[in-house]
Amino acid sequence: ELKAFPADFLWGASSSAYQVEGAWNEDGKGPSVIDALGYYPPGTSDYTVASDHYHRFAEDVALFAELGLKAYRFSIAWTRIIPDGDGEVNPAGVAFYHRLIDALVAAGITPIATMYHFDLPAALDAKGGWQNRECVDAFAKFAEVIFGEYGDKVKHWLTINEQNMMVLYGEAIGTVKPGQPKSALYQANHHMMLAQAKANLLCHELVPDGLIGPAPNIALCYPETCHPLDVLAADDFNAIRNWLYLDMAVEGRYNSVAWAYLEETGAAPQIAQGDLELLASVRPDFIAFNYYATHTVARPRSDGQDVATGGDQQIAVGEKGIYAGASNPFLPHTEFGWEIDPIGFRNTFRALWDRYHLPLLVTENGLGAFDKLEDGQVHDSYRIDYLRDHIAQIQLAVSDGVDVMGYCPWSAIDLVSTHQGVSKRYGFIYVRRDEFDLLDLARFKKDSFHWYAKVIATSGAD
Ligand code: BGP
Repeated sequence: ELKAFPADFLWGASSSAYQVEGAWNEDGKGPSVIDALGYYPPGTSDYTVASDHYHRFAEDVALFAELGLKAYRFSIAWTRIIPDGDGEVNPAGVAFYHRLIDALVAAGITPIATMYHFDLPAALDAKGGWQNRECVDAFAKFAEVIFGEYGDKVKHWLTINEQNMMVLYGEAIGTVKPGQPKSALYQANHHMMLAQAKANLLCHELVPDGLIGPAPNIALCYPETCHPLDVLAADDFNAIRNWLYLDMAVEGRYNSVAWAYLEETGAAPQIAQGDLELLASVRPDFIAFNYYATHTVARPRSDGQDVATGGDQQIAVGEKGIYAGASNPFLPHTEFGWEIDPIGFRNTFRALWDRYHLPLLVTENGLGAFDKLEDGQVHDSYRIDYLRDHIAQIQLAVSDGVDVMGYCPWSAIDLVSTHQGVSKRYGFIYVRRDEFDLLDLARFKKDSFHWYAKVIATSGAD
């Protein structure tokens, strides 16, 4: 029997600081690894102006209120708060997020803050970034500052956005320099786990009623066939891509399949005394996750062609000799080649709920497409179809008994994609600019805006 969405369901939408704010060097903000990229990859926009949300946040929040959002998931730029990552606090940067959060609260929108979404301070990167253990304490210091400043108004906190994507596809996203050995990536990963654990403890100490959770990208992995070796390959990839991060975040342990893989590939991190105790001493209050599609994998191919082509985080799946990327013949693709799998969304909810028994919050899901503005309108029926199909599967997951806290599709407003510029859009609100021509940055409500407003108003019945 179909159950209704909970009355307090957080119908929301998402963004991240560097993709939406612009004002990359204003009011004392320091440079991040993203700012250092420039036009990356060449031929796509940079992030200096993005959607100019830094200057237009009041107008944007008014539109979010009109959309009826119950929650808005955004990220706090570390480099606005502490420009060099671990030095002085920048009061002007602190003030910006007070203004944003106050505007949200005044509009009755629950703020959900990501502490770190890809934009590591460049000054920390110059010292080795996450490979340097000192980054852990820098993050803890940043955490103390933001919990102290905003903890009376922000009760929902996300630690690190898509840590798994930074480890697996950091080059494509631009967070990792090309050519890093795998051991360095997993050492960085270990330090991020420690940083997350410290943030968790600090949140529970400093934020009364605060809730905190990790925010990986979770994509359930299917076997290409029912051959037991393909099933094994899918199990391996699930352990490496998904469970490694959540087993650590929830249970404070490296799962044995992932650990065996790390040892086998020479990537096992150095673990200092006390690390495992720290990791095991925390428990998140919920699991946030980003979902775009499932993956399909197979046992390694005899011709060694195990890695699917392209540098994209949703496409370049596979690792030579371990598992091979495969395409799923049952799934359609977006204009950017990402598979579309609403039923896989339900499968993913069930897998997460069965494994961890923690409330689940969707912090990203959405369709990247080439939108067209015509007479002030954007007819994005394709986006409506995508979102409607996924929301239907959330309701089925709720009916399966899964505890779902909310749904924050990507993205609230158009912003700059991680590596495909502004031509690839996700928002409910269109921002008038081109890849290299900023035009007037005016805002327009897409058809999906009006549709989602109805979904929220009727709690899931559009
Ligand atoms: C996730 C990121 C986001 C976002 C989204 C869409 O990986 O958390 O920052 O951009 O995917 O990806 P893309 O911009 O590459 O289309």
